This record gives sequence, structure tokens and C-alpha cells, in this order.
Amino acid sequence: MTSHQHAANPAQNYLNHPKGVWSWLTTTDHKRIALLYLFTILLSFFAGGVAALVMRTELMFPGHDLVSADTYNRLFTLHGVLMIFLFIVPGIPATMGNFLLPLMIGAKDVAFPRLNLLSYYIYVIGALFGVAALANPVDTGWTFYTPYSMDTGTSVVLMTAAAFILGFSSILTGLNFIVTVHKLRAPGMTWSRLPVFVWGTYATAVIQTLATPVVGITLLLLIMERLMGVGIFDPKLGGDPVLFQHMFWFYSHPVVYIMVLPAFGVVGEIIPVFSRKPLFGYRIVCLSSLAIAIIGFVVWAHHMFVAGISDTAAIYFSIITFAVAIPTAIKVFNWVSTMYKGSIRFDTPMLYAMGFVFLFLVAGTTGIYLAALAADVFYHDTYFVVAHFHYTIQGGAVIGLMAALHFWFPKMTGKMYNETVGKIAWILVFIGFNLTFIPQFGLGMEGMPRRYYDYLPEFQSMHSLSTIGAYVNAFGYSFALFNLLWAWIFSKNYAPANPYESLSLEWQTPSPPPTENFVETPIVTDWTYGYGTPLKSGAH
Ligand code: HEM
Ligand SMILES: [Cu+2]
Repeated sequence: MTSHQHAANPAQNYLNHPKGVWSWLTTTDHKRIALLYLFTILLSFFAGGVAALVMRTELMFPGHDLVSADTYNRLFTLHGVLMIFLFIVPGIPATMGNFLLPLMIGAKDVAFPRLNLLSYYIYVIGALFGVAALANPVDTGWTFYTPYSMDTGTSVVLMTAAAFILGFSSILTGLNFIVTVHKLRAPGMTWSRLPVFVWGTYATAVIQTLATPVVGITLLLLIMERLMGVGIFDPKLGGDPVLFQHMFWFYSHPVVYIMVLPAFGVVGEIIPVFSRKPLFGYRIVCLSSLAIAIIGFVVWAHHMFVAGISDTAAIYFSIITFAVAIPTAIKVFNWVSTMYKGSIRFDTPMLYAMGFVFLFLVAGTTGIYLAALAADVFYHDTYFVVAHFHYTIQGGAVIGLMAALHFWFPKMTGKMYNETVGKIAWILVFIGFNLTFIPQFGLGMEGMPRRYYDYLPEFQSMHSLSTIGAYVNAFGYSFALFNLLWAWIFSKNYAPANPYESLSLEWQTPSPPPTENFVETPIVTDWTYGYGTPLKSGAH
């Protein structure tokens, strides 16, 4: 067996050298740090998923079955905080971004490898604060709205401190990526040759560094208000709760793009490879990422149409929110045009990518409903919103992560996973997801409010469908991730150097890559946009 492995992976690579747990915990190799992050964020995904299933089980039938109203409040808060701050904000950038960015631009590592490791440990410390908050779990919702977050007796200070600390990790990762893309591109890797995933991650990094400090300050002010009684947000102390909402959403709308722009990048890499066609409209796809990042900063108060903002402000935020649809739709048209007349191969990564396009289309179109001022007054705080944002975050970012994990699995591990199991798991994820959240659009339109542990009997059929869907969905994810884990540990099916015949740089080096990524610095010479990536990149 050893000789067999030796034959398949003749070289020392980043996984097998150096050896030992300590070498992993102190590594400055971006590829290993990516895996540390991956392991940790998947733990959060699992914990957040369990919280979701407990809630959905409670909601299977009307009446009080499993948890009390108070426990339910704590559960949706825990679920939201875990999924947002610990899972999907680090999400694709900290895992796939870390792994791929240097490989895709032909660099040995990120610009500041030690800062990269520090970001990871800051993340871990933030997570530990979150764990400490479990002693008295928060019940405010992940949004920590004042004045309730002033009044509740739960661990608001610990939990917001956790989010505050996690923010630093995110900022430092973003900073690291920006400098990496500016400074470490291989000779010939010009801006107009960068893979679309790099563009997506770069645009994300800009948002991470500009928006995260705002939520950091906001949460710090909240902590100061709770601990010292300074009157900033609490009306009892002369503060303004609407100010909290402005500051909170100034970050928390752009954060959606922190989650989704990297997923756009992933899909932009995968679709051309599996359609055997160059990406349609490379330049406009990259520019639309930047446009989304910029417009994303000026639409935040669409979350506050019913919070008592002025009519003028509400109309402005409504109209400008529609504008986000333009660069987003451009992307969808470009992906579809890329597939058009392509010879499509329906391998698992492509299925996730196509699933992404469909689910994100639903997310985007229902977003238009919510952007429309007059409609949102009715939909606000109903299950319509819950369905919409799960289509965006889960249908977008999580499915994008799944696509990426399958596509780059051979690169990361040097192995192939079982394709049939991968496809079956995809079907379960896709059906389960839609079964969970399509009924919730209906629930919302009929007036079912969000964040309630109970409901009137007339909502039962749609709630029951949603709960069944949630179990199928969760089973699908578990099956898919188990398939990958199993292949990584046990499979002897070693990956060929470039199993999907991609033309981009990360595939021009052995899989798994050596510690220093490339034996010699690659030189990108002639360039046409190939299957999503530079066609003739000479990794000489
Ligand atoms: C199997 C998958 C999932 C299921 C079944 C699920 C289910 C739920 C449920 C039942 C709620 C509470 C709804 C309410 O009472 O208002 C909720 C809220 C939420 N979910 Fe999920 N969820 C899933 C995945 C995700 C993912 C992947 C994310 C983000 C990455 C996410 C983010 C959120 C957020 C931010 C909230 C709002 C929490 C709040 O109201 O404070 N969920 N989800
Ligand atoms: Cu928003």
C-alpha cells in the first residue's frame, strides 16, 4: 500500500511534509491554513445545522412540541450567529480563497503568511467567546437590535464581543488578499488575465476591509452602552435605536456580498471548464463584481423600510436597490451564454454550479419583491424574508462552497471522490433545499411572521413540508461531505494531474501541490481566455 501511494504521489507535498500536529498548528502555508479554516467552519456549519433542525422539528406541527418560546428565541439567534459569523463570512474566502489565490496567480504564498495564521487564531479566539456565551445563550436574533439587546439578561456582551473579534480575522484576511493580488502576481499575470475567482475574492476583500470596521465599532458601542450606560442607542438613555440599525446594516448588507461574490467567482471558473467554452464576456463579469461591491455599500436601509425612516430616504433606498439587479443579471446572462451551445459535462461540480445559477436567480427575483417599498411593507419580518435570504446565503454561498469543494478536491487532496455518490448527494441537497424554502415563500405571503415558535393550524401543511425538506437537505449535505472525507482518507483512486482539463494556473502544478506551490515561478505568456482561465500559461 505504501509503495502504491508512493507511486501515485512521488513528490513531497504540502500535506505530507512537514509531519505532525504541531507543524499543522504553527503552519504559515496558505494551503494548510485553508484546511484549518475548512475544518473549523464546517464544525460551525454542523452545529448551526443541528440548531436549524431542532427549530424545524418544533415547527413540524402547530402547538408546543419540543422547545419553549424562550429556547426557540435562543436557537434562532445561535443558528444565525453560527451560520453568519462563524461559517459563511469566513466561508469561501478563508478556505478556497486561501488555498487558491496564490496558486491561481502563480505565487508561493500570500503576502503575509504569519498574519494569515494570526487571522486564523483570532477567529478561534472569537469562536471561544461565542462558546462562552452559551452559558446563557442570547435571544436577540443575530441582529442584536437595541433596545431589546440592552434589556435582555442573556450573554449579549460575550456574543457581540465574539462577533467583534471575528471581524478582525475577516479584516486581516481581506487585507492580506488585497496586497497579495497587487504584489505577488507571476510575470505576465496582468489584471486583465486574472481568473474570475481572483476577481471575486479581490472584490470581497475590499468589502471586508471597508465594511467590517463599521460593525466592529457598532458592536463595541453596544458593549459600552451595556456595561457603562453611555446613551447612544437606547432611548431610555437618550440614544437612538434607529441609529443602531443604520450602523448595523451598513455592514450587514455588504456582508451578503462577502458571502456571495466569491461564490460567483467559483461558478465563473467551473461553468467554462464543464461547457468546454471560454467564459462569455470575461471583462464585464469581472467589472460587475466590482460594481456589485460598490453599489452594495449604498443600499443598506432597504432593511429598514418599516423602521420609521423618511419617505424620501425609503424611496431612494428602494430605487437604488433595484440597481443591484443590473450587474447581477449581467452575470447570470454571461453564465448562461457560456453554457449555450457548449458540450456540457454534468459532473458533480457542474451540477452544483448550475444549481447555484437557478437558486440564485430565485434569490435575486424575490429580492426585487423586497426592494419594492410598497411590497416590503407587507413582506417585512415574514417567512418570505426567511426564504429569500436562505436562497441567497445557502442557495448562493453554501452551494458555491460545495461546488468549489468538489471541483478543487483533487487539487487539495490528490484523490478523486465517488462521482455517483456525489451526484446522489447533490440531488438530495437540491430537492431538500427547495422543499424547505419554497413553502416558506407561500407562508410569508399568507402572513406567517418569522421568529415565532408556534403558528395557527392553517399554516401547518406548508410548515410540515418545510420541515421534511430540511431533513432531506441536511442529509444531502452530510452525505456529500462524508463522501469527500471518506475519499480523502481511504480512497486509492488518485487524481490525474488535471482531471477536469482546466487551463488555469493552479492545475499546472502537481496535486497535491508542493509546499512552495510551483517548482519554478510560472510565466504567463500568450493569453486568451480559455475554459475560464488563461489558455497558455507556461508553468515551465
Ligand atoms: C438545512 C439548512 C437550514 C435550515 C433548515 C434553516 C432553518 C432556519 C430556521 C428554522 C430559521 C428561523 C426562522 C424563524 O423562526 O424566523 C432560520 C433563520 C436563519 N438562518 Fe437558517 N437554516 C438553514 C441554513 C442556513 C444557512 C446555511 C445560513 C447562513 C449561512 C442560515 C442563516 C440564517 C439566518 C441569518 C437566520 C436568521 C436568524 C434570526 O432571525 O436572527 N441558515 N434558519
Ligand atoms: Cu440588504
